[in-house]
Amino acid sequence: MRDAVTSLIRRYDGTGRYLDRNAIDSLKSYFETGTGRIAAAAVINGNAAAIVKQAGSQLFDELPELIRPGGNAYTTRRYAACLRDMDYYLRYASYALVAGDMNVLDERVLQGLRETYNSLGVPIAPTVRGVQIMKDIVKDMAAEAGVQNTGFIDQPFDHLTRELSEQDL
Ligand SMILES: CCC1=C(C)/C(=C/C2=NC(=C\c3[nH]c(/C=C4\NC(=O)[C@H](C)[C@H]4CC)c(C)c3CCC(=O)O)/C(CCC(=O)O)=C2C)NC1=O
Repeated sequence: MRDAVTSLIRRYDGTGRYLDRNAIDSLKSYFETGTGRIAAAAVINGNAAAIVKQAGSQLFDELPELIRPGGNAYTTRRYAACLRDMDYYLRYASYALVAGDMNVLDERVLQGLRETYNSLGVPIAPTVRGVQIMKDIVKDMAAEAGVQNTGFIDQPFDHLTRELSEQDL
């Protein structure tokens, strides 16, 4: 698992370079967004259950066929599995926000996930929609909590979206 600083050092050490202008700029931007990252993680931590619940009901409002007979989230067991997955995405997104690096998502969440989803018939597009709904909720809550520039919050949610959506070769 890596964060913005260890990733950068690993890259520079790999080629035996001192931290140059680019490195300093990216470190600066990581530390400048530090307070916001922590505030966003606090917002997620304090509202996780509500965020998942709200995102779930919005998702099922938009795509009611998911919870009808034949839908992948139909039956209480699968409905619960779906919300649990959303909770995983949210929790790991909060880690990635603090780390300023997406490596934790690659290692702990995304590895093998598409294969699992494909084999269970879990539809990717609605999952991605659920992730994006959570992103919007978190950004609104962070803004309300006084986070100035919430753009950095996109990163983990968009990373999950991008990696999940990637077509099989
Ligand atoms: C921390 C990393 C991690 C992730 C990400 C994870 C995902 C994950 N989701 C699963 C199932 C599932 N995931 C869903 C999710 C959905 N179905 C829908 O229609 C919706 C679009 C969507 C919710 C948004 C459902 C319904 C199942 C159960 C499918 C089944 O058993 O038939 C399974 C299969 C095993 C199980 O049921 O627990 C895994 C491994 N597990 C992990 O350990």
